[in-house]
Amino acid sequence: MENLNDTIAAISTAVGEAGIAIVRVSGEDSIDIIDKIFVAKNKKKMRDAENRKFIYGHIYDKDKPIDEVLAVKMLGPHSYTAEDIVEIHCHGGVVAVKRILNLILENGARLAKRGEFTKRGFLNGRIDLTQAEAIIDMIKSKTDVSFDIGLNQLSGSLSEVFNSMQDELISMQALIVANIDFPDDEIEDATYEELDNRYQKIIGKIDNLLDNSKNSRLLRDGINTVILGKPNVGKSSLLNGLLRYDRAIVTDIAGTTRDIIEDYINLDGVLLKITDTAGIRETEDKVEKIGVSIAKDKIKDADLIIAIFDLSREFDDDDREILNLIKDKKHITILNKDDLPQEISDKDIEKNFGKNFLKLSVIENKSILEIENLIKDMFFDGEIKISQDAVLSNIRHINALKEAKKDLEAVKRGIDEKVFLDLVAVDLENVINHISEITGAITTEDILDRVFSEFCIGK
Ligand SMILES: Nc1nc2c(ncn2[C@@H]2O[C@H](COP(=O)(O)OP(=O)(O)OP(=O)(O)O)[C@@H](O)[C@H]2O)c(=O)[nH]1
Ligand SMILES: [Mg+2]
Repeated sequence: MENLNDTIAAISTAVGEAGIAIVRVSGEDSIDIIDKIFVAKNKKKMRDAENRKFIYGHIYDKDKPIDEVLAVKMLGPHSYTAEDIVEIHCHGGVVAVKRILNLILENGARLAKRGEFTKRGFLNGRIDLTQAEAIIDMIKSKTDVSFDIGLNQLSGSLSEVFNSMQDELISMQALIVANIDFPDDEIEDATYEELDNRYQKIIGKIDNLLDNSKNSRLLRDGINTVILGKPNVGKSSLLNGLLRYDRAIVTDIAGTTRDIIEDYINLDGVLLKITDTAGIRETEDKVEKIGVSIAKDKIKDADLIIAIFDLSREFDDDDREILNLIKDKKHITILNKDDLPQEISDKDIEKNFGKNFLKLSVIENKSILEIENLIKDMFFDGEIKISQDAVLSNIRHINALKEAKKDLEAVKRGIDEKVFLDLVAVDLENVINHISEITGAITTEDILDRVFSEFCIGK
């Protein structure tokens, strides 16, 4: 683990042409370091400057002015990291920030790791882990909906849910401890009954959170959509239609797309990550073969498959393979090229696709709208609304809560079978630990590494 006593610094804005850029310094020595390189117009030292007030001045490398800047100090514990922070707002672009950052590093700070500012905010108790994760979610979000989920979580909505769940679990534990030494049957019966009541309340809340989490995760991360079909059925044409511009090459040569092509569309605020793939068929072509194998690989992580078939050609073994690949996945079946004479017999359609398909031409705009509406119906009953309640959208939280649920079910079995209370207590302890993992009340270096390595440097 990196040293928490170091003073750390990093560029907090994206490096590139821009109006301004910000270098952030946090830790015990941050004010002293800035006082070595910053000269305020009013000559006042940063140490003596007013808290949270911008000061105009220049950064100097020895006698040489480096940039004209605004500097502000934010004294801990009321800062992002809960430590003393100084921010230098300098000119944008690459040169000024790098010069200033280097000077700060030469004067005793160390370069911050990814997410280290936020990690300090967490380790110093200013925010919990779900709030830290909300910050990275907001930075990475590509749609309003996912941003709002992050904002809601940052306000502590999830923390509240899990803290109150934790309180209830701890009161169950207290009840057990209070009765563990009383072998009296009557007291025991009452205890088991009371434990069961409390169990019911908690399991109800957990189930509710998990039930809603599937949609919430999609709202947060987007719907991972893969377009699949044999060559030349119109996969890339569909991708281009959904994107409203010609992203992929479309030709009448089978095997045009060889690599995967990924892009995003914003569907009423929900992100659709679309992957166009190489047409799947038996092939001896070395490059195409790799493309086909990557396409098949994409299936397992997909939330949705759009499988395309060509009405203007006969149904064949390659189509059969597609049907086989998607049979266990959530999918939409498209029978494409409805504008051309139909070669698949109605009997074949009925036999292979039943009644669940869209018959259309992806080259027509109205078909694209039809597909989009179907996706909205499938995932959000046609209406995408974001709940103001706490929602569980992060896969780490979902997995930890599922583990908690397993152990809580063990608690329930113990209650039903009236096993010794100290055995029930062991399972209950595990439930509590899983919930603590979510909020970060209990954490391991491994969990922290995973969470904060997602961050960018400077946050
Ligand atoms: N008439 C008609 N032609 C279409 C339609 N959709 C696609 N096409 C044509 O079908 C051919 C193949 O389209 P692509 O989008 O490249 O097909 P693909 O599935 O990506 O093909 P590969 O990349 O080779 O696997 C092109 O000539 C398209 O113009 C449609 O709805 N109607
Ligand atoms: Mg293609």
